[in-house]
Amino acid sequence: MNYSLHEWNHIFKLDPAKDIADDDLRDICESGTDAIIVGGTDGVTLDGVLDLLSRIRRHTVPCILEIANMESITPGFDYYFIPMVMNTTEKKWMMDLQHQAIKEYKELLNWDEMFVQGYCILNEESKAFKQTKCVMPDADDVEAYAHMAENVFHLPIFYMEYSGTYGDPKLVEKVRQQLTTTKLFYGGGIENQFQAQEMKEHADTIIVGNLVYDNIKKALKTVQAVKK
Ligand code: 1GP
Repeated sequence: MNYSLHEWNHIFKLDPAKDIADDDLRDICESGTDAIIVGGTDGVTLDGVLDLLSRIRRHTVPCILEIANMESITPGFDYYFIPMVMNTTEKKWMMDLQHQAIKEYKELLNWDEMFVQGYCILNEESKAFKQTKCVMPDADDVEAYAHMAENVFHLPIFYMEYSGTYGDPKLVEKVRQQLTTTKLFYGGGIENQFQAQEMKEHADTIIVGNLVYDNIKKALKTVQAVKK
């Protein structure tokens, strides 16, 4: 496994479909965060991705593309995250899109730069949950998905995705106990440094998204809150 995954405590996720001012982007990139993910659910276009990439590249922070659709895949990122939605009811989101992308691009792929994420989407109201036709898992289901991510699929990342709402720290703690080598990512609804710390108690990496756009000062404070 790539060494860098072990080092990432905090990542900001920026949405190429949303505007961010140059000053704010500079502060995010220079904040001490471990990496920036470029990713979103709706309106992700190649132009939007390339624009954000070129602006992030003025800084030294590692930059990751979380692949949202075939149209917006481009070279130039340090790493690529490939989501596989584990609690979807449609095989498309777990297997078929990934299959299609690999079929098209396999000669170009460098697997040292690519990480498959076992996604478990846990906010029923989120766009991602609806778009990927998820079913809401109970706590035992989530633990079993984590166990499968590690032991059946040998994925480098299991991602508890509460996008837009703050999750259950007790469940994150339980899921942590299922994992030994697979890294636990937590994302969703982090609105301040205390929530960042609370989730980082159990997750290897926390992801902060919306707060960048809602309250940049508070977003910046989440970085130092989780540094070891
Ligand atoms: C979204 O997990 C990330 O994919 C972060 O969630 O936008 O709610 O912070 P928020």
